[in-house]
Amino acid sequence: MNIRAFFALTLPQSVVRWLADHADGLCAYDRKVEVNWVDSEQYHLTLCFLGEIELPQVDMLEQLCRERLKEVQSLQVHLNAAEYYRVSRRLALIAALTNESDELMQLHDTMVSIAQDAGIAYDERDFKPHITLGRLDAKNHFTQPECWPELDLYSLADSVVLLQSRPGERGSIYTPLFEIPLQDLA
Ligand code: 2AM
Repeated sequence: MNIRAFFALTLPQSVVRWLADHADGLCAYDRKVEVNWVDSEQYHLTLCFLGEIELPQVDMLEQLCRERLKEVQSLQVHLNAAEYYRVSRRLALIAALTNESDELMQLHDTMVSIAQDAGIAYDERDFKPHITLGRLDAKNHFTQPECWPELDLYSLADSVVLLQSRPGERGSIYTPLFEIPLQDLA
């Protein structure tokens, strides 16, 4: 059985509420109703997308994560903008963005090396950390405002999760397969 999975940071409920409220405000720019807004319960920051993996690889990933993340500290993620972000020729997002801090980029690299050591062929693209608030076709009529509403939010990332992605009636549904806590911030 194959499982579509990815490593992610989940967000504290307080941050989810702020982001959901911010996304509500951004709906006003979606004049042609082209954006598929993500259900706030599904908000996350993808660290490393694995694609289809097999069940035994989940156990291997968990073991590797427990070893390699033992010394890794929790981190603060500064969400400093929510804007239009064109991901590819086909897909665009409305996403909360964060600066690429050394800690976050190192955690991304660690998750990529764990995936590779579990025998997963990781397709490295540019990693631009973000939280997807909505998705739309890259060919759209979305008119970006001259100035996006400000966002200035800190989110504690104190665990890494492996999420399974399954299609749901209103977009994908993400279910945790395992969660590894990070060390408390000193
Ligand atoms: P996102 O992080 O921009 O929202 C599950 O599909 C999650 O992995 C989504 O959050 C998705 O986008 C992210 N992701 C990253 N690379 C992907 C890829 N090649 N295919 C599908 N999803 C990908």
